[in-house]
Amino acid sequence: LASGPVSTPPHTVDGFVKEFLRELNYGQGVPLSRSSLNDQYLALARTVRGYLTARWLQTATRRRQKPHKMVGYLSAEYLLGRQLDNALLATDLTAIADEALKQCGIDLDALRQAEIEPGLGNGGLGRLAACFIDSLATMDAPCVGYGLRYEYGIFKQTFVDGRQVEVPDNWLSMGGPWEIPHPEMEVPVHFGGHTERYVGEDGRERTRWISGWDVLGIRYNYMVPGYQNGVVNTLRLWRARATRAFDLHIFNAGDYAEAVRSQTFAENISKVLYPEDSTPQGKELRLQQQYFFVACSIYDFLKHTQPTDLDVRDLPERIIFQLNDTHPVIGIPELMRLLMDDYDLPFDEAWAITRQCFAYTCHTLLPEALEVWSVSLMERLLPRHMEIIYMINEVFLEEVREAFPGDELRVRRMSIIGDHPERSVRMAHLATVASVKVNGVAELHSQLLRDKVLSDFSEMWPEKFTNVTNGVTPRRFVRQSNPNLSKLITDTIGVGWVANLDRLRELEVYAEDEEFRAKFREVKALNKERITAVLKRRDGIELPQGHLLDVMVKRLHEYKRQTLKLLHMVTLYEGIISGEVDAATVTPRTVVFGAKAAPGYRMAKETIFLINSVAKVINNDPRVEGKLFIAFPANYNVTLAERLIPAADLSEQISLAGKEASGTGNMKFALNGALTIGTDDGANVEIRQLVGDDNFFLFGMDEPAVAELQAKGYQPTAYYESNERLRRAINLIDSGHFTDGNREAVSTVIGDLLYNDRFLVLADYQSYIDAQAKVEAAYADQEAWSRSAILNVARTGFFSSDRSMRDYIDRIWHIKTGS
Ligand code: DL6
Repeated sequence: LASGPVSTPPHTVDGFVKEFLRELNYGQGVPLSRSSLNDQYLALARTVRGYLTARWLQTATRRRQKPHKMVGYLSAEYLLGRQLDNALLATDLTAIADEALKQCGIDLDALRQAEIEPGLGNGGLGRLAACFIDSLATMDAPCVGYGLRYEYGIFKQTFVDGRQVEVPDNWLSMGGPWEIPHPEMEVPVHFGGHTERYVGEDGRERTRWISGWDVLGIRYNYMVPGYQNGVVNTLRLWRARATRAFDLHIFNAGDYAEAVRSQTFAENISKVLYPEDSTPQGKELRLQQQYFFVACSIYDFLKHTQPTDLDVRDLPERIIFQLNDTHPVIGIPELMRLLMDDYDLPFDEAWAITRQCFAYTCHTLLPEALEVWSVSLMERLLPRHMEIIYMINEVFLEEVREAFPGDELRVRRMSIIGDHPERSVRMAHLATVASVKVNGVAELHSQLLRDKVLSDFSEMWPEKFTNVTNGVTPRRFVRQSNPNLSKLITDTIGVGWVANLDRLRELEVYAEDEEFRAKFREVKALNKERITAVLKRRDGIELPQGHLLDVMVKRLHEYKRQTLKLLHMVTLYEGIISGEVDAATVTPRTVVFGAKAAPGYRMAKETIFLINSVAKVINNDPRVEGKLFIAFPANYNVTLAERLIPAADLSEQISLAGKEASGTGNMKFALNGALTIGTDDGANVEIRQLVGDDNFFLFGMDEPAVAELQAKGYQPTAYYESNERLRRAINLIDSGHFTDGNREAVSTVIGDLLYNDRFLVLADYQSYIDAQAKVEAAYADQEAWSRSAILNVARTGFFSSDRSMRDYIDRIWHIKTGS
């Protein structure tokens, strides 16, 4: 088995039953008759993993025989979602497993529901990483995804009296059937201490790092199956373990807590995912996490995946490390350190190699989300890296001075080290300087990176900047999550679209076909029935039927403007209860919110409370019964997304223009036949271009208009005073109508809207209300609406993450696929 070909377990119902019972009996140690649901789930997962393992070993053997340049995708987050269905689909085992389990008297669906999704990411950035590794496997591209195996993933959100309360996400508590740990393969990772110079035998001065404390990185492999192509790639996540488990002497003396102190300290590194999305927390532990996982990953690549006689000068032909945002950027000085201190290369040579081995993706436009680390922390935690960063900065600033003589202001702006408010390392600058390419994640975002955020750099190296618009995997987000639509598509154009999403274009002609439109509506209705059942079971929510289903799901952030959506609902409600609008003329509408707020983000948490408060009143007011409803299921996650998105009629993508880097939810909705109401922001721009103005509800200022208004001096109260409907909506909230008369409870959000409103909610309000009126008019003509929805599906194949990966390969990585 070690070197010969590995055989896959038989692809038959009998074969599957045998494998499953073997796992149940010998893996779980129980007979079928006495097995619990969890036993059965674990046995099923391991059975499917067995099918994957054979393909995984085959893929690895083939790649070892003919090594090519590979991608090391470095990401602090992978928001994977449930694994079972995806693995069944990839191996084409769904029907076989279903039948095999039936023969054992087990319902596959019940086991599906027993799976706890690994929430090792916060939102878009982590989910994107998961989509990308799926596509790379489907394209047979040599890639290892590297990251952290957090013991606790993104917190579980609950609501108590309408307020968010976070509960730890103990995702491994019922077992981790998808991972293969390798406790014997320890990677030493050093922290702290100091550096010292010494003179080598050849008389050359060198530096060594005498660390202050160390931890071990333990490798956990996960399999990433390609879609029905026999390829399985690797996701390698690292867990931190103490070098010495505990001190037996102290333990015997009775101080149990002290005895395990060093263990706890070290193991904290991979304990919990930081629940932040767009605002970094200057937490030392976070820097420890970042260094820990990139140090393990680079070491792993150099020492475990490469031949022992590797000539490091060849590294650029063997690897490209893709930096998923700035979290892994500390990998740049780490590679330099290894090349200089371990492989004994002089700085210039090490720098020339390093500069060819990294590429950087930026995922933000918010200045506060551009990570910086204080120099003092860096010096304390990673003293050798800080020295190397200074050396890099020195040669880099020389280059700037050469390119722009006499422009010291520019030199200061571009420096990797910033001075205000304290001396700190600007990780985005370090990433940009060291990378072969820097990319944004949608056309508009990449343009704003070039023109605004990193303009000095793009002036100096215009060819370094490129765009790769994000994408989503059609396997999980259409084929798996929307079986009804998938069947309709496959019945109409054949199966090929799942791995070639451009083929959805062939559906365009069917937008004109009345019969097809009716079938398309049937699919939507079935998906609405499905989400109704899910929300009832999961949250006890009774969704009204026959409504326009209007969905806003994403992290709670001011720039995403959940308050704008809420103002719209309050406006509709106020119109009816004040008697100004005849309820009979209002389109019945259910809004579903899904959003987690970072635990330390006060405004976001207040907004959650406000949404829940408004929902409670509207949902219980007989005057709007059958007309307006707000559902806010707690703990929005990938599993819920897979049920909710296919049912949506309307997709809310209403960020302030110039703030959302791309968005990927917007793509998932369009691909599942929802129409978008959105601003000219992120990938909305490209969605609108592709689906056409007639099939998209555009509103709000564009980015230049936003910049102009902000430059002029924005005054939200002016909008409040001049717009009666807006004023009435705000006043209704402010009166305490939704909070049992408690005005204080809404004052944070209302006060901010009126006197700050950094993201111009009030300025875009009227335009949004007008666009929503157009939505209602359009929805009234179901034939025309279905036509638009079908065109959304047919024209958004571009947003497959397979296409994104093709773009990365062609524009940045230059690797070979399928060999
Ligand atoms: O690129 C993936 C995703 C984008 O779709 C979102 O627009 C963007 O907000 C998100 N960025 C982050 C950045 N966090 N930090 N730093 O999550 O990336």
